[in-house]
This record gives sequence, structure tokens and C-alpha cells, in this order.
Amino acid sequence: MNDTIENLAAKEAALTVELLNVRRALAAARGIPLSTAELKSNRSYAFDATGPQNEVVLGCADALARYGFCVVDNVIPHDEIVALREEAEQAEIHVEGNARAVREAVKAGTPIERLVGRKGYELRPVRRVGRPPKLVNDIVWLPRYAKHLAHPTLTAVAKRVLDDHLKIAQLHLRPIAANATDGTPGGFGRAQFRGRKDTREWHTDWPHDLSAYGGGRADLNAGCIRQPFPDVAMCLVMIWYLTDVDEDSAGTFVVPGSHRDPRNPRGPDDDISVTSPVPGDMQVTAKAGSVFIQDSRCWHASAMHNNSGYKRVAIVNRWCPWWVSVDDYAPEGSFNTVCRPLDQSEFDTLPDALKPYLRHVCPTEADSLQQPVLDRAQAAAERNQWGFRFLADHPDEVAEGNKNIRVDIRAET
Ligand SMILES: O=C(O)CCC(=O)C(=O)O
Ligand SMILES: [Fe+2]
Repeated sequence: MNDTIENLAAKEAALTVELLNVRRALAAARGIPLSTAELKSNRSYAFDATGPQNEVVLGCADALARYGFCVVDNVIPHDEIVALREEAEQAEIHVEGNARAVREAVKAGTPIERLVGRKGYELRPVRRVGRPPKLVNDIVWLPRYAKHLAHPTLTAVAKRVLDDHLKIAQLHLRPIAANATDGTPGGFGRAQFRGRKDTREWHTDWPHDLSAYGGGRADLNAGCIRQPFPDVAMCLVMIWYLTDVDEDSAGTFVVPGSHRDPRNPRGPDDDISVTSPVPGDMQVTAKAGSVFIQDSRCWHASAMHNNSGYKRVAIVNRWCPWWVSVDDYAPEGSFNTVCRPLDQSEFDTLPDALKPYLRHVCPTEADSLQQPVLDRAQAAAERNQWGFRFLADHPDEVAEGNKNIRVDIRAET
């Protein structure tokens, strides 16, 4: 019976290989793709919003755990897409114009606090006392989109994966230019690097964005989880495509399964080039009106080429559970996209379904934990009280009360 450590280790290794093979066979039998090529062509990362909600939610949660991303098709009704796209195009002009005006005024020497309330500058006070104002939340220019943002299936996915009380930590547009008539190539990022299909801009997103928006600058660094990342989903990034996307029209690049890899494209010790393709990477394919959802740990990139002839129009939001400190750092980050604020009247005009997720960005709106979080705390408090009632009522049985509870201290390996 008393096997040697060597024999036991050899048995463990053999069983591990067998287990892996059985799992692969099981995955294949269940229709789960084993290669990126298969995943790309069968789109088993995608689910139809018009299907039964519980199935869509389970499918998305499973895809997020397995691949690090999923797509929900048909979130926006077809007859709304053009209007939302036009609204986003107009919003882009407002957002950029506002940021430019504020930047120029600050550069010319006006303290940013003095621009609040001045015509031509849309700045709002933030919740944290002593912090400078920030650019207003982009949602003020997207009232039509606001009606769709708290989509019941998407919020159910986010609640299942993250927690019951959610915050929209960031919301912004992410257009990707088409080829311009002056010869400037389409794509994301600096014009000099655009146009090539064989280059990338790999990163993971906040709070797993290793350079944390500010690098070594204490005034701009928004914080980042330390490597290796714990295996916990802390943020879901939702990209609402308002144009069709594929390999020619700026579908998001992803590396399936990368959310669980201890390395990171920007990891100082990980020997990865952020600008080179990664074997097994792929671009998402989706119709306008679909929403791409990814775990913030998934390695991904905006396409640096766009040969479709049209600009990609998309809106990004980052959803976090209540326990992620979405707005504590980057004390001078007036221009970043973190928790851009709303004033009370702007908050009041949001659709009721959206309010719980943006309450935290309105400084005059009271913010507290939401009902499901309270319910589970109440259940825990009652369970705690039960233990003390048990002690009071059955003092002779207490010592034996947990005799069936076993906690295993043996290490996995
Ligand atoms: O443009 C895309 O498809 C990806 C955008 C992205 O990476 C981001 O906003 O964090
Ligand atoms: Fe990103």
C-alpha cells in the first residue's frame, strides 16, 4: 500500500494526461471548439439576445469563463441601429470638441475649477471632495443609446459573472477610422502605424491595464492589479458595435483563453511584443447591434486596419462589481474616462433601469449598497444569530454541532 513518492508522482502525471485527454474529448463531444480556427468559423462565442434569457446568460457566462469573451447578437432592434449610429457620430463631435476646449483653456492658464459652469465647457464636480472636476459623462450626448444600455440580458450576464451590485465605471466612444481620401490608412491609433493586418496593440483593460493610464505618474495612475492576476473576473468590458465588424471592418482582436494566462502583453518580464500577432489570435465577427463582452483580463486589441470603406462606430462601457475601487486614484485625471460625472438634473433624466449603474457618478445622489447585496448580508446576519441561539438553547450540543464539517488541508500537488 505504501507506494514510493516517485511511483505516486508518476501515477499522478499519467492520470493528469489521461484527465486532460478525457476533458478534450468531452469538450469536442459537447461541440466546444478546440482551436481558434474552429471558434472563429462556428462563432460558438456568440448568443442571440432574442433567445431564452437564462440560456443566453448561461452561454455567455460559460464563454467568458472558457474564452474570456463572448458576443450577444441582436441586442439593439434593427430599426434603431441607424438612429443610434447617427447619435454616436454626433456625440463624438461633442465629446472631442469639449475635451479640446477644456484642454486649450487649461493650457492657456485657466485653472480647470474655474471652467465649471462656463459656456462652452462641460465639466462637472466629482463625488470625492478635493478632487478637480472632470469632463461630463458621455451619456449626456447619447440619450437614445441610454435607453438600451441597461439591457436586461447584458445586466444579467454581468451580475452572474461579477456581483449583484454593479457600477458602470467608464463609458466612451471607440471609433475606428476608414481609409481616408488623402491616403491616410484606416485603423486604430497613430496614422503612421495604421493599415497593416499583421500588427496589433495588445493590452488588457482596467483594472488589469498594467500601465494603469498613467504609468509612473502619481497624478494620472488609475491603479492596476498586480501580476499574476488572481483568477477572478473584476470587470466586464462591453463594446456595442453600431456597424458590422469582421476582419476587414475592425472586429476586436482577441486571444481566446488568455484571461487565465499568467503572462500579459505589457508584462515587463513576459517577453511578449504588444505589436506582433499572437499565434491563436482572431478577430470577432458581429453585426451592427451586437455587443461584445470581455473579461478585462483577456488579451485584446483594436484593429489597426480597417479596409471596409466605412468607419467602425462603437461605444465601450466597463462594468465593475461594487467592491472594485473604480474611482479612487488618478487624482488629476480630469480627462480620463474613469467615472465621468453627471450633475443631478442629468442623472434624473436617465432611464430608471440605468440609474442604479450610474448612481455612483452623480455626487449629489445618495449611494448605498443595493438590495441583493443587502439581502444576502441579512441572510448571513440571521445565520450568525442562529448560531448564538443554538448556543443559548442547546448548550450541551454546541460542542458537537459541526462534527460533519471537514476542511481538507492537503495541498493540490
Ligand atoms: O476597439 C476595440 O475593438 C477594442 C477597444 C478596447 O480595447 C478598449 O476600449 O479597451
Ligand atoms: Fe481594451
